[in-house]
Amino acid sequence: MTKPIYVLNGPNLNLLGTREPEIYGNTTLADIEESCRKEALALGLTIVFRQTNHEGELVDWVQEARHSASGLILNAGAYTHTSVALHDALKSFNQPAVEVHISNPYRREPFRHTSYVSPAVTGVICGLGAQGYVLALGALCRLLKNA
Ligand code: CA2
Repeated sequence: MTKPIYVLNGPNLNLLGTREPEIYGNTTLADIEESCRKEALALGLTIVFRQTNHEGELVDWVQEARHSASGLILNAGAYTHTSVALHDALKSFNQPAVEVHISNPYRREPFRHTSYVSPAVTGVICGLGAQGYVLALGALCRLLKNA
């Protein structure tokens, strides 16, 4: 059996659907997990879906994914714009990885215009709402088939 896709979520994403619907919509993280599970089933993939508010835990999970995952989807939340540690961990992940953002950070405050994640991943999906996660699963499926 092929290894799962890790879908990792960073700080405050557990609050999705409770505040700022004009930016992030009404979808909760549980809804996103359900959509990912359905899409993974349709694509013949399995997923590990997690969220943490702690930078070190996110780094630990990326390190774990090196030997336990076939691909990675990462919404690092605000750590996207600050974390050299996450950048370094991603650099040693040798499978396809997609950075996802629900909003389009480039239409927002200047401090969101820098990503420490982007230079260390295969591709980026942003600004398409929660469906970005499902699109990322489709993209990873194609990348893994063509590998
Ligand atoms: O658009 C995204 O997915 C972000 O990664 C979300 C992060 C933000 O720091 C990034 O710049 C872009 C924030 C996630 C916090 O989400 C909340 C949702 C509802 C209420 C409060 C926070």
